[in-house]
Amino acid sequence: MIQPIELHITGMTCGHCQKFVHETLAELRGVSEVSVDQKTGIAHLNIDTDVIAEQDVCEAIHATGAYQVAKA
Ligand SMILES: [Cu+2]
Repeated sequence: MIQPIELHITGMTCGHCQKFVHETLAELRGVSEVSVDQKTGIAHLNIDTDVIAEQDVCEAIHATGAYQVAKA
């Protein structure tokens, strides 16, 4: 099932951060329609829950070492 989710991501300070986070999310299997706004810290994306869980997405963000997901 495709499910839209919203993540609040801390640690993004510039356009490069936004691009990096966007790419990190977009390359995950089961993730689509990624949009990231560095100014608000909010990312919107669709996850295919048959393929990936929201928790996996959060872990991928944490794995960058630079950014954290704050639970909304
Ligand atoms: Cu940056």
